[in-house]
Formats: sequence, structure tokens, C-alpha cells
Amino acid sequence: MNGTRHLRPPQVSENKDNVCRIVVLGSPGVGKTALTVRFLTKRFIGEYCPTLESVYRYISDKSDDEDVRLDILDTAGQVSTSWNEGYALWGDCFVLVYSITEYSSFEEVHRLRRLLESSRRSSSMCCVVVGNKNDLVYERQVTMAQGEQLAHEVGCRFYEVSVCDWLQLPQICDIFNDLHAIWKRTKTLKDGRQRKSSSSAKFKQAIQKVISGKSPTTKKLSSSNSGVT
Ligand SMILES: Nc1nc2c(ncn2[C@@H]2O[C@H](COP(=O)(O)OP(=O)(O)O)[C@@H](O)[C@H]2O)c(=O)[nH]1
Ligand SMILES: [Mg+2]
Repeated sequence: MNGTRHLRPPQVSENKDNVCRIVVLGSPGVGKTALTVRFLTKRFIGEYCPTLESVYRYISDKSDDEDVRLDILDTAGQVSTSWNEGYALWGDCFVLVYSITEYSSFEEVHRLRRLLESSRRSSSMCCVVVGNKNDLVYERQVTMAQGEQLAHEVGCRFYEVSVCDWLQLPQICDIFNDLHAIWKRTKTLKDGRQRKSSSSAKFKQAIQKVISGKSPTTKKLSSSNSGVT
């Protein structure tokens, strides 16, 4: 892809655990870059290079209650027959964008969802569906109900927005902040389960040692017992 900045792996020194990786996917022209830039800079810039692909680091203000760290990959240059599996494997969360003025971009979200599922070998993942350009109501080809239905099938949240409408900025921020919150919740649960299973494995090992008489505790107990009798 000419003019594309390819995805680079994160720096080794970085603690990836605290960073939520979000991939913005959708047909060309649906407003992926406009959406990403709006969230990051609060500005709407009309035209972008369609082949520009970038990863942006977002760190929330220190005054915020919760520290939000995101790496946002704004993808580009996808044609509906191609698929870069690297997107699915790199991302923790996915923003699936279509334009309400272009039915084929809505169908593309269905395809992307299926591709994500097969690349990640899982049907449960952290994602949201976004219908953009709702300022262009007279050119609408996808109803709000269709968008909601799709999100329902996918099992995720749905947003219909106009990135160019300043008044909708809070909803656009919600898209990214909500994804981060879902990711964090899932991660906390997973980490908790891992800790629990590793401590129960340690517990089992300790019991095994006691039974087999290899435990230092067992030896100590038996020596003190023998002193009493
Ligand atoms: N009317 C309208 N145009 C938009 C909106 N969001 C993006 N655009 C325009 O759609 C075009 C494609 O946007 P871009 O972000 O480059 O799409 P991308 O290829 O998906 O990254 C540009 O001309 C944008 O100005 C929106 O909410 N409403
Ligand atoms: Mg773009």
C-alpha cells in the first residue's frame, strides 16, 4: 500500500499491559480517520489522505479519575476482498465503522466481523458498531434499526453519529472511553481468574508435598511430636 505507514510492534521496554489497543475498521471513505482525529484532537478536518494508516497513542489527562491509555490504529486502503489478519491479532478492541449513506459499507461491517472472529478464533471480542454521517439524513441508506440489529447480533454497543457535528463530540469520546472500560473490566476478570488458578495450583502442590511427606512443615511437625512422646 503506497503512502501507508505499516504497523510496527510496540517498543520492548513498554508495559503493554496498561495500553488498550483499538483498531478502527471499515470501508474506505466512511470516516475512520475523521472519527479518530476528532476523538484525539477534538477537531474535524475535512480531507485526509485515504491511504494514510497510523497508530496514535492517547493518554488521558492526569486529572481524570481513571488513567486511560490507548493505541489507536486507524486502518486504510482496505478493499472488500482483502483482509490483513495482523489487525485482528494486534488489537484488543475493534471499532467497526460504516456510513449510513452507503449500504455496501454496512455489509462490509458484517464481513469484517466474520473475519475478525475467524482470525481470533473466538466469537467473543470487545467491539462496537458505529454508523457515521448521520448529518446526511436525506442520503440515508441504512436505518438506525438496521444498525441496532447488527450490533445486537454482534453482541456489542451501537452508536450512530456525525463526526463532523461538534455537538456530537461527547458521543464520539464515549465510543473510545466505553471500549476502554469494557476492555479493562474483561482484563481485570481474566487477571483475577489467572491469579486464582495459579494460587490454587500452588495450594494443590503444597498439599501434595504434605501428603508425600516432602513438606518442611510435615518434617517439623513430626520431629516436635516425637519429642513429646
Ligand atoms: N457529511 C459528513 N462527512 C464526513 C463525516 N465524517 C467524515 N466525513 C467525510 O468523509 C470523507 C472520508 O473521511 P475519512 O475520515 O477520510 O474516511 P476513511 O477513509 O474511512 O478514513 C471525508 O471527505 C470526510 O470529510 C460526517 O460525519 N459527515
Ligand atoms: Mg482514513
